Amino acid sequence: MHIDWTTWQPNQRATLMFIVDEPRRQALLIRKKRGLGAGKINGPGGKIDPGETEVQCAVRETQEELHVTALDPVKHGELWFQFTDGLAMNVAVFRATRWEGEPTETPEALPLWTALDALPLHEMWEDDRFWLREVLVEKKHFTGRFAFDNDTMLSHEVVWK
Ligand code: 6OG
Repeated sequence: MHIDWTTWQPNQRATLMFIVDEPRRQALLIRKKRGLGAGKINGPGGKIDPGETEVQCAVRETQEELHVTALDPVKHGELWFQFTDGLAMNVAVFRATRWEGEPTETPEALPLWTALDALPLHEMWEDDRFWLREVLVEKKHFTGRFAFDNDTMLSHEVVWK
């Protein structure tokens, strides 16, 4: 599959939130129970509602999935996903180092505090190995463009800012 990323347009917009406990060197991940990527480990997040900003979505989804409120989230990048079935998703990636509330299991997600030195990349979407550690540990900013056939990554390119 060839993708012309210069003219690519998303048909769905979503977000991901990564809360990092810097003193403990841990990230707050989830085992996702439903939706796209159910069964995988990821950050909390989901689709942007009409009238909502990216950051509002990332905060709301984290509240809904974990009962945690991220404070002062910073956008670190964008993921562009083209799936062979036609789904073209733009995902805004946020990082936060302060939060309120205790991570709680919900019908959508099981919270997982994970050491930054042992990110469970083998249980995450394949693209994450190209950017997650750099964003969480090195605080880098990026755009990543990936083609997928269901769970299988077909191509990848990451531009660091
Ligand atoms: P809901 O179905 O939960 O929104 N997502 C991905 N995240 C990563 N790291 N890699 C992918 O590779 C992903 N595809 C989707 C974005 C979908 C949620 O899943 C994330 C959203 O947080 C293809 O409403």
